[in-house]
Amino acid sequence: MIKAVIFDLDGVLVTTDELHFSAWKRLAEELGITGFTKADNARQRGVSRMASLEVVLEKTERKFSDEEKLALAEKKNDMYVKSLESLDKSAVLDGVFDFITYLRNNQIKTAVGSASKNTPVILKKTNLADKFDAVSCGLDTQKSKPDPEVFLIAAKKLGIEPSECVVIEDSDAGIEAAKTGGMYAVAVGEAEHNKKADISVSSIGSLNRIIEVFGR
Ligand code: B16
Ligand code: MG
Repeated sequence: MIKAVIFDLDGVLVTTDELHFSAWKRLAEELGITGFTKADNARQRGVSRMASLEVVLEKTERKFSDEEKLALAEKKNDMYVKSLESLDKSAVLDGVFDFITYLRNNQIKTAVGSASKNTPVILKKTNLADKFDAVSCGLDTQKSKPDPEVFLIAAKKLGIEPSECVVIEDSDAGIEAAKTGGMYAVAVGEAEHNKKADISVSSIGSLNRIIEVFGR
């Protein structure tokens, strides 16, 4: 039975996952790392900025102090935030607006559950800011996915039990977080083949039977 749907942001609601990849790739190149690939980027999906940096630094022998790591993460974030300047609602993935309308018409609550500290600005620029009943993001949390904290905070803000929430995720870390938190998990896009998810779909556009799947 479902009463709420919690959406991951990057790669589920919007295409910002591509912008994260470009910014990390540029940082890697500045550090002399030439082989930073989409496969490396896949391991950054859903995890925190500092954990994402470690994925980049694994590819070099160089050692960095904690201060230097913070400076590198800030540098990447500056590049990423700059690339968000031109973001608008065309970055919203196919089927998202219609799916949110469908959920609202069926009295199912909606929330965002994202590791990103840039969530508020992204929601605003893409016209998504007023579409959700609650937002939980990297600004609210102490632990990052696969810890379930970000989704448990979303459920709490909604006033809905975790067992009545469905999480939609494009990352393995996010699917694991949803299941550890006692929620249903729907894998989309890059996470489509994740075996821990309750169901998998190629895009949100194919989710319009979600109520029939999970019941209410
Ligand atoms: P920021 P999500 C995650 O967002 C991204 O997938 C991940 O690659 C990124 O490192 C993380 O946000 C933190 O983002 O640097 O903007 O705070 O997929 O959980 O919506
Ligand atoms: Mg994501």
